[in-house]
Parts: sequence; structure tokens; C-alpha cells
Amino acid sequence: MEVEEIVEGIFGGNKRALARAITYVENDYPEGKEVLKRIYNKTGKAHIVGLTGFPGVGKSTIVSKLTQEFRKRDKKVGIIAVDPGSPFTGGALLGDRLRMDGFDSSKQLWVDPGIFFRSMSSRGRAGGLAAKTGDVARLMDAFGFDVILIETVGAGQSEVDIIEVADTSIVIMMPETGDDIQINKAGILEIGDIYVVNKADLGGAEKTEKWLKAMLMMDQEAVSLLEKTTHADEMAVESGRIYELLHKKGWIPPVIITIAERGEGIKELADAIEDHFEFLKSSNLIVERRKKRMSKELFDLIMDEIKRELTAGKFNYKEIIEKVVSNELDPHTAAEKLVKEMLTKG
Ligand SMILES: Nc1nc2c(ncn2[C@@H]2O[C@H](COP(=O)(O)OP(=O)(O)OP(=O)(O)O)[C@@H](O)[C@H]2O)c(=O)[nH]1
Ligand SMILES: [Mg+2]
Repeated sequence: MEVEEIVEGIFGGNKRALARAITYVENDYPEGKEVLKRIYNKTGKAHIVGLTGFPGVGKSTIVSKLTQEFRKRDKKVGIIAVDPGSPFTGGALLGDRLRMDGFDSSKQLWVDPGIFFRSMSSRGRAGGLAAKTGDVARLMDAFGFDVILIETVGAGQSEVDIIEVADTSIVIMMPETGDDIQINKAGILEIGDIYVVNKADLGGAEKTEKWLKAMLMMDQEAVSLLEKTTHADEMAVESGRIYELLHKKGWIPPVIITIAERGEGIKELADAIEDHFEFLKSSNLIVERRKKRMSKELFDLIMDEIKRELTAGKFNYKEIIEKVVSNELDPHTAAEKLVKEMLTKG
């Protein structure tokens, strides 16, 4: 397929064109970049939602149920699974899960024009994965999906990656067992706009919810208010009050309890996702966030361009390296000179 055909296809609702564009982007084909350039001015409308959490917490189950819920609300849903089916749990692949939950077997999910699913492997390209995922989300956005759900396993870098891409980040966890609450592992409290405690049927969800809420407020300006209380149970009561208070002022991440397998709590989660999008738009925070993300993305792209120029042998890069190695030039001066030369000669 030619670039022109793909672009027209994307604007015209042709899923084959979308799939082809994604493949090009994934594999770094020049055509992919060309398509991305051409569709960019049609992007920015979709709500990009990232869902992260440790292996096996129920991310795929939640994505699948959420997809059904959003379809009921007449929203078109694009789904991206980043490295689905983690080796840790051997959990159901998101694709299989979606198929299993298909509205009914005669009318498979894939037949529904309002849904598009794509998985992306993170193997071997950890660094650029956030950028790639962002580009794929953009293609789906231009195609006309209202909500784009991105599932990533939160083990390692990826839960940080997701905030580089998503407007709304959802952290999914399971009820904590035992007294040793480990919620603040991996900076999890800093990244969520919404928290989900799934598998509430296992028990202990309320306790986890209470802890989460208390910890989340610690993260906010409410610390000073909390300091007034000295006893733990007092704090629990007080924190509940402050929680409500802060909720009115801005966005305090809600904590939602679900039993995804039975579809319980999914409506509430879908509501929270929509609320957060409304909040981002009405407070204009969406622009702030996108600016911040774009600044990073643009920076990375500029660096890529520079690397490309240098490795293409421009600006005497190889000679300069030799000079540095033979002590004719020190690396700091070399870098300064090189950049100056790039900027003046172009
Ligand atoms: N008891 C219980 N089990 C659930 C619930 N939701 C999902 N599960 C099960 O938990 C297992 C893992 O679910 P997945 O949705 O595949 O979890 P995941 O987070 O996507 O897993 P990975 O992608 O492998 O990291 C599956 O066997 C689900 O059926 C729930 O609410 N309660
Ligand atoms: Mg999964």
C-alpha cells in the first residue's frame, strides 16, 4: 500500500490501512514516518488511557470489560497491548481475553467496527517503546477512536513509560495481604490518576483502599492537615474527611474496587475515566500535560536526528573521534565545537 492510500484509508475508516500503518511504524519504515506526518493534524481528540500494574493483577480482564462498557456508551475503542501475556503469570493474552469476552460468539469483537486491537512487543526495544506506542495511539486517534486503552505490565520501566503517552494513567493492584503494605513500591503513588483494587473477591480490598487513600493524600498538600493528628485511627477518620475536601478542589485520584471477572466496579471505573478526561479539559491541564510530554518527545526526536546525521558521517565525526583518542583534542571541546558547527552550517 502506498502512503497516500494508507492515509486516505485511515481517514476513511479502513482498518486494513490502519493495520498497515501500524506495521510500518513498528518496523521503522520510512513510510510509517510519512503517514505519521500526514495524519498528525487530525490527532488530539482521543482520550488516551494507560493501564498498568504488576503481572496478573487483571489488567487484560479490566481492559476487556471496559471496552464493552465504552461500546455501550457509544464510544469507539482502540486497544494496544504492550508485551501482552507476561511470562510471569502466563495470564490470558489480552487478545484471547477480548475474544472470549466478545459480545457473542456469532458477532465477534473484531467484527465490531468500533473496536481495534493491536499488540506490541517490548522485546529488544525497551528504549523507544513509549515513543512507538505513542505513535500507534496517534494513528488510532486519527482513525477516529474515542478512547484508546493501553495495557502495559508494570514491572520495570514500563509503568513510567505509560505516563509519557497517556492522558489518564490507571494503576491496578490487588488487595494487599498481611500487615506489610507495600503500596509505595516503584513510585506507584506518583503516577496514577485513578487506582483500581481488583480481585476484591479475594478479600482485604477495603483495607488496601483505605491505605491507598491515606497514602495518596500524603502525596498532596494535605500533609499539613494530616500532621495535626497523632494517632493512626484518628488519622484514618481525618484522612477520609480530607479526602472528600480535596476531592472538591482538584483531582485526588479515586480508588475503585473491582471484581473484573464478574464485571463489578467496571461502570464506576468507566465513569472515573470519563470524569478525569472532563477534569483535564475543563482545567486546561490537558494542554499542560501534552506540552510537557511533547517537549520530551520532541527532544528525543531531535536527538535521534542528530545521531542520524553523525552516524551518516557528517561533520567529520569520525575524524574528531580520532583526534580525541590521540589526545589532539579533549572531548568537551570536541562536543562544543561539533554542536556549534552543526548549528551554523546546518
Ligand atoms: N479472583 C479473581 N480473579 C480475577 C479477577 N480479574 C481477573 N482475574 C484472573 O486473574 C488472572 C490474570 O488476569 P489478567 O487479566 O490476564 O491479568 P493481567 O494483569 O492482564 O496479566 P498479565 O498481562 O499477564 O500481566 C486471570 O486468571 C483472571 O481470570 C477478579 O476480579 N477476581
Ligand atoms: Mg494482560
